[in-house]
Amino acid sequence: MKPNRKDTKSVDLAKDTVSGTNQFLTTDQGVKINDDGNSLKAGERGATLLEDFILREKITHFDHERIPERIVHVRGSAAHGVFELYEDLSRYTKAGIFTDTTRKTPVFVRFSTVAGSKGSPDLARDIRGFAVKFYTEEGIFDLVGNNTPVFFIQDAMKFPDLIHSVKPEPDKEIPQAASAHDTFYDFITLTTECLHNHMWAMSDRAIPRSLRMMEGFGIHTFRLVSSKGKSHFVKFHWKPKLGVHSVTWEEAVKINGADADFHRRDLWDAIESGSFPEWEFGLQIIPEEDEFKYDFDLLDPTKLVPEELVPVKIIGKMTLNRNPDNFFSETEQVAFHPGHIVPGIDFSNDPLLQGRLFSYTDTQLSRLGSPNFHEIPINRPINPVNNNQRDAHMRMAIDKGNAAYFPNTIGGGCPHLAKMEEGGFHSYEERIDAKKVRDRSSSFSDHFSQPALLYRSLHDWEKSHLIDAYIFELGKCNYGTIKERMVWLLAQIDKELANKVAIGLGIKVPKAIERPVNQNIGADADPKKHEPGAAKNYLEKSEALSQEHLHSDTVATRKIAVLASDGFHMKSFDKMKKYLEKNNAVVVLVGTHGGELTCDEGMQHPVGQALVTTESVLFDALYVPGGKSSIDTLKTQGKVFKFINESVKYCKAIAFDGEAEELLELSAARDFREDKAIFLNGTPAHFAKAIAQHRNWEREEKAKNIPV
Ligand code: HDE
Repeated sequence: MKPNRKDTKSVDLAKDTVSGTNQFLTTDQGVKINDDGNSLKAGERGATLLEDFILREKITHFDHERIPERIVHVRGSAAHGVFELYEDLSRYTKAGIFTDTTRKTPVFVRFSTVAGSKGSPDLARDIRGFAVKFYTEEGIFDLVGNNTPVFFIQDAMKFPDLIHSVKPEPDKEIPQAASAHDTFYDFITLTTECLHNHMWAMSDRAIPRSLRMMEGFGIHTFRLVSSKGKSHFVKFHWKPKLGVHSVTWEEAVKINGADADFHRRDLWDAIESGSFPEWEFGLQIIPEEDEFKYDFDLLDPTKLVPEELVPVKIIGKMTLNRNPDNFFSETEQVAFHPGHIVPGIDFSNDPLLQGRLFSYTDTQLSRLGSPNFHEIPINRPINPVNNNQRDAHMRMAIDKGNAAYFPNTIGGGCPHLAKMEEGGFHSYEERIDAKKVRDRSSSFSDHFSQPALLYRSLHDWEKSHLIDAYIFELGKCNYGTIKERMVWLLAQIDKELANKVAIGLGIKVPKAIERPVNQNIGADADPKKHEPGAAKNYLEKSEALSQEHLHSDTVATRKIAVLASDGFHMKSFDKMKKYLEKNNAVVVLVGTHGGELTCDEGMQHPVGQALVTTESVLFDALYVPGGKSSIDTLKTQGKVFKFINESVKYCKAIAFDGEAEELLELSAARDFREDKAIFLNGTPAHFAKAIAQHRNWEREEKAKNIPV
């Protein structure tokens, strides 16, 4: 006899929404409140009465408003969206999101920095979290990745050490959201497996221009499993439609002061204005038979699979199209877990991934306080949840019936089991026949080849930023031995890199260092087996690793400051503005005062930002229209020159029209008249083309010494 299926609970996110519109203010028990400004007293000037349940309820709730910060990835920003599939991949996987091209799968994506606290600035040099919750028809699939293709460590056992070393030092709780300190470099120079991801962290990827302009990576090798039970290894990639772009470190430092919420605001504003961020989703699919084909181990999360060896197959698109309604309820309470997978996807034996499978539920128990965190609206699957889990803090479901166990007859045998063809999860039947060991495979021991590949693949301007980053970070360390150890390690990756960093630090690359025994192998292990060995060169360069090759041709969502005062030239301004806005750029009139500016045709134009309230580093490009009286006012203001000179120094596109030539002459721009991204009376189309290139890095060397 077929068991009765019970009615399934339908998840209605909207019913949990509390709307303030046209509603009375009430207590948590629903009693209407008639005075929200005064506590209950014994007489107008008398003592407050304990009986005041309205005051007590309000204050008690307030006293408990905070929950523990995440241990890592504390500061984050998130958005809702949708995932659409381009092609049916049923020959690799049975997962509905990868086979049904008619679906629009809802997603919630949280971006984050790793090391800082909740209020830390957005432009910290750090890896960015890129966590995607897919609400699929078969349950939740979380792809909890980062914006770098590799991770620092190879085994979950080292994660607490890594994080303790990068977090503020425990005696003085300094520095906030920064890796540039002794404990971090002490740890990573003794843990050479970190060197690859550390190089990504020193690269411009760690200071993105926008969360919308960064790649995402699942990092670990996962499996795709077909309905026939055939498995392929897979690496997951997100490729932003807007290209991959970064700011310079000097800008990052200034942005943190000018707008600590720069990334959060940028994401929010783009979505509010209807410029929805998009990423294409790609897979590197590797047949099981090729597991041992490469010079690195697919299970080692400190290695990437170069796209030249296994191309990324683009299979779908994600669009973020809705901001959260409530930061706490959604962005703060969302609970990701790499162990949330659906049939058709499975794990590999990557020892870092395996450790994560334990960690994420465990951490939600202390952060969200109950095993019922899956009932919080943002964490609920869209398909029904039926099981015999019961009770615990803050249970939302009202479970019916008296059979909270399986098997049962009293409950009609429900909820009942699903066969594989009915969508029941069936773990991939990987053959295991091994000794139980606490060890690492020697195929994980090569720590130098891939950072060397990354370094070789970077363009000159990226290399120069990278070298400056090493010099900055190591320059903040106090221990000479730590700096020397790091420079020696860099020499094992690339001699030129090590020499340049050593010069910046004012030290010599040591010929040899007293190398401590690798602490990350067992005390009884054979150190020879785990020697990193010299860097191998299995690929000269990978273009996919350099931002030089990851441009897009659009000015959409780029922010252009128009620096002006009363009397600016309306015609040229109007032409420029119309062209840029037609191409979805954001044009902001930066006035010498707030309110409105009057143009030379006597019309009023609302000022977007008064000069005192903003900074050049918050914009992608600068336009200065002509108009004699506007230019006469602008040239009297020191901040105007800071604005222009910074834009020159940070290699941005700049356009001057008409009388604005005087400002060009009076500013640092005068030495860059031939520059391909600095225009005098240029066309809006040329200016836009330069903006789309993000920066003219060719200018950087010469512009380096502009004193701003
Ligand atoms: Fe995480 N990580 N992690 N991590 N991680 C957390 O889970 C952990 C790792 C990543 O926006 C925590 O819910 C361990 C790799 C992201 O809410 C915690 C190990 C990658 C986020 C945790 C790793 C990540 C987290 C803290 C080594 C990239 C933010 C709060 C075994 C593939 C998700 C939480 C969000 C969050 C543990 C390594 C990415 C403590 C033990 C590798 C994007 O559970």
